[in-house]
Amino acid sequence: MARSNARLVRLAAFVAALLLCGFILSKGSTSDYVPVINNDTKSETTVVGGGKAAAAVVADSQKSPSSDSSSSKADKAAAYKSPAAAADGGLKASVGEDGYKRYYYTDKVDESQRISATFVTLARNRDLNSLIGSIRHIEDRFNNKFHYDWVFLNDEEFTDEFKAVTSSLVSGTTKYGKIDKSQWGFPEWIDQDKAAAVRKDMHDRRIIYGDSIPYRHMCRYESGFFYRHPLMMDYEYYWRVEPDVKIYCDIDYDIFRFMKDNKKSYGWTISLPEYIETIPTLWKTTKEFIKANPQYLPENNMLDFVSDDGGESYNLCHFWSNFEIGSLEFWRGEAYSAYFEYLDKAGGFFYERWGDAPVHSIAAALFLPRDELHFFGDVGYYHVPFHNCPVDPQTRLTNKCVCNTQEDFTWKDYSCTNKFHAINNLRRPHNWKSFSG
Ligand SMILES: Nc1nc2c(ncn2[C@@H]2O[C@H](COP(=O)(O)OP(=O)(O)OP(=O)(O)O)[C@@H](O)[C@H]2O)c(=O)[nH]1
Ligand SMILES: [Mg+2]
Repeated sequence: MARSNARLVRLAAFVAALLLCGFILSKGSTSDYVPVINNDTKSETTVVGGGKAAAAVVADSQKSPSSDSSSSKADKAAAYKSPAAAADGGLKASVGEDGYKRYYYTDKVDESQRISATFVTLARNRDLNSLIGSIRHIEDRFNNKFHYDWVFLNDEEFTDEFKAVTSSLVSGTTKYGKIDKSQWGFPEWIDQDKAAAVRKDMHDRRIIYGDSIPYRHMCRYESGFFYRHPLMMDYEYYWRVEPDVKIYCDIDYDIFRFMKDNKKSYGWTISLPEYIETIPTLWKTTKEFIKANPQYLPENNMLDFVSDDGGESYNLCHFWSNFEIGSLEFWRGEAYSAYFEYLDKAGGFFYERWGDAPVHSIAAALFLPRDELHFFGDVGYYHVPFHNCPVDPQTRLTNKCVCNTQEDFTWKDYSCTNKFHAINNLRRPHNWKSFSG
C-alpha cells in the first residue's frame, strides 16, 4: 500500500512537471517574445525571424506580373503591413499572416540623397539560378542599405517565375524589359554567307563562342543598345551585373554617388588582354574612325592604356565588362554614338567576334579624360575564372572581405591593372609585389 502511494505521488509530480514544461514552451512562442537584435548601424540587413525576403517571394509569386511589370518597394512594404505594426525604438514590429511577430530594422537612407542609378542585367530565363547568387551578393554587400533599382533585359519575355524570384531578392524597384527585335539580330547590311563562313572557321579553330550567333547578338547589344533601352532612359548611372558573380567586400558608401561626386564616368575591377583572334581588325577600324573624328579625343585621354606605341597598334588591354559601374550619359553621348555606329557598319560584330569589353574599353580610354576612369580596388569581385581580391590588409579588414589573396589576379603580370596604375601615377597597395608574378 505504502509502495503504491509512493507511485501515485511520483506520477502526480511527473504530470505537474509536464504541465509546467508545456506552459513555459507555449509562453516562449507567443508574440511577446522579443528576439535579440544586432543594433550596429552597419548591420541593417539583420532580419530577425528571417521572414522579409521569404514573405516577399510568397507575396510576389501570388501576383501575376505583366510583361512590363515592376515591383516597387511600396508593393513589398504592403506585403508586411499589419494592423499590429508599431514603431519600437528604431525597430518596427509587425505581425505577419502566420501570426508571428517580427522586428524589422527601420533605419532608412535619406532617399533625397540618392541619385538616378540602377543595376542592369541582361539575362535569359534559364540564367535565373545563376543570377540569384549574384543578386544576393550585391544586396548583402551594398544594396540593402541603398535600395537602388534593378533593370532586367531579355531578348524574350521574362517568365513570371523569373520576375517573382528576382523581385523578392532586390530591395529596390525591379523592372523587366523585352529587347526590340531590331536591336537583337543581324542588321540588313550584314552578308549572311560571309558571317556563316566566319562562324564555321572560328568553330574549327576552337575560338571561344566563335560559332555562336546569340553571343554575337549579346556583344552587339551590350556595346550599342543597353543604355538606350526605354527602361534605362530614366537613369544617369548603371552597374552591370552578370550571373554567377561574387562581391567579396562590404560597400558601405553610395557607390553611384561616389561616381557623380568625383566626376567618374567608368568604373571597373579587372583588366586583361583580349584574344586577338576575336578582334583582328578592331583597332584598324578604330584608327580609321579617329582619323576622321579627332575632335572626340580629349587632350588628356588614356591612349597609353590601350596602345604601347602611340596608337599604331592595340596592346589588347581592356576592362572586363561583366562588371561595370558607369555613366549612361557617356554611352549616349556624341562621341560614343558615332563610334558604335562606325563599328557596327564595319560589321566586325559578325564578321569577327568583337566583344563589348574591348569596344567599351577602347572608347573609355580614348573619349574620356583619364581621370574619369576609376579602378574599384575596394569591392572585391569574381567572375569565372578571375578574382579581384583586395590584398591591402587595411582594406580587407575595414570592408570585411572574404576572399583568398592568393587567388587575386589584380597584380599578376598578365593583368593590365599594373599598367593602369603606372601610367596614371596611382598608388598601389604597399604589398602588391608579393602578389605579382
Ligand atoms: N537575354 C539573353 N541574355 C544573354 C544571352 N547570352 C548571354 N546573355 C547574358 O549576357 C551576359 C553575358 O553573357 P555570358 O554568357 O556571361 O558571357 P561571358 O561573360 O563572356 O561568358 P561566361 O564566361 O560564360 O560568363 C550575361 O548576363 C548573360 O546572362 C542571350 O542569348 N539572351
Ligand atoms: Mg559572364
